[in-house]
Amino acid sequence: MTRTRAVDHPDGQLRSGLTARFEEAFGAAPDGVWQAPGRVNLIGEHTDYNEGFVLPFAIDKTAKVAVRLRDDSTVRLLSTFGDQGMVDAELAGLAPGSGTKGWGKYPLGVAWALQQREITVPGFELLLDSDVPLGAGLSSSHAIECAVISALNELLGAGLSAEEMVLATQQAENSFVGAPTGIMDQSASLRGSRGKAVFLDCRDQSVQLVPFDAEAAGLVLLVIDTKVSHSHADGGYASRRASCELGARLMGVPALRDLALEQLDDAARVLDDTTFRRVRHVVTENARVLETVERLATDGAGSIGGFLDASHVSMRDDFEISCPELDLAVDTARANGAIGARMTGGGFGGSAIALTPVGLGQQVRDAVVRSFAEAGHTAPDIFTVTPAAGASRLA
Ligand code: GAF
Repeated sequence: MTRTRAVDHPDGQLRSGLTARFEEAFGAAPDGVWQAPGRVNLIGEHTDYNEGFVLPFAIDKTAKVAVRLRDDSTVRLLSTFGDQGMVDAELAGLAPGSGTKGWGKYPLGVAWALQQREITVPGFELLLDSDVPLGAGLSSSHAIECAVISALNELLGAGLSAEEMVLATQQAENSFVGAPTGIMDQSASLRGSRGKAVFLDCRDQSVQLVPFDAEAAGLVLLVIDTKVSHSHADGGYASRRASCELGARLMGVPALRDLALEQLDDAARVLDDTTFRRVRHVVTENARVLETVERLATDGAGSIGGFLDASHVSMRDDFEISCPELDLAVDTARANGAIGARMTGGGFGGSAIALTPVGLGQQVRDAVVRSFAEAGHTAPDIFTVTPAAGASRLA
């Protein structure tokens, strides 16, 4: 069997490994290998589908796909997890609700979304490898979709811009996968940059890359994966989105982005209590994102802890998307020296982030692990993240 040469790159081992495994599985070398990262969101939760502001960044955990185009219309998908064997599908049969199970729905959803754009997609073979933890609120599914669309966009010469790829993957996720998510995760994955957070205006997709240097402030950003798995295709995410749309309609604005903090008193009079609290979360969260961006620029990462804390309280009490494990992670991190902490991502499980003085990192980790054991929760996984590069071709 022909093995590809090892590549002189930190990822070289994996790249040659993925290429070799592709050849073993499909009998020929791939046309290329692409990667796309997961993300954490510093702040700005459930604001994206309200046309508001978010501040996520790409992390150095990535989905990698080796891809080769075929000259027929069959798609063959395999992962290094080996959890579901080879998935075979016919492009002509792709349709929302066609019932693809497991991770295969993400590449197939992307192929379907490209077809919706009148892009002719031939069959292809794909091998996936990923170290983005699944269901941890770090956007493992979007990482796969972004790696796949980067590969197909290039191999097909489709010429989609990053903004168009964001919308195509959103359509894949919303219509094909059935999760009514916004555009934050794909934007971080496709448009992320080393050392920078992605300040995204979700109304017009404009991006400002904002330096985020925790180390310069003597800090680390810890991710605490609670191991409580979640899915945005479950009802909780959709019901929050519906409440926001109802709130906007009843307040007579196109989207909650258009509601100012000063209008919250009016909203309290017009809306039922639950809808009001959902609306208050979004309106105050948008303001927190803007303030965070400002403070990062003027005073650095050490100045944003209070916004992270306030964001968590708002998600816990107003938006009601936290869970006991996330609250415990946040409270324990704060009690042990983190200067700010919040759940990150869609909620109902997944991960929290804790901005922590370097010297207290171990203390926070130990305390969180201990508190989880005492509460009888599954042991969390805790690691640090820094802003990493967005999607790219590796080979
Ligand atoms: C998930 C979604 F995919 C995003 O679009 C966003 O709504 C997020 O939850 C909540 O901020 O990650």
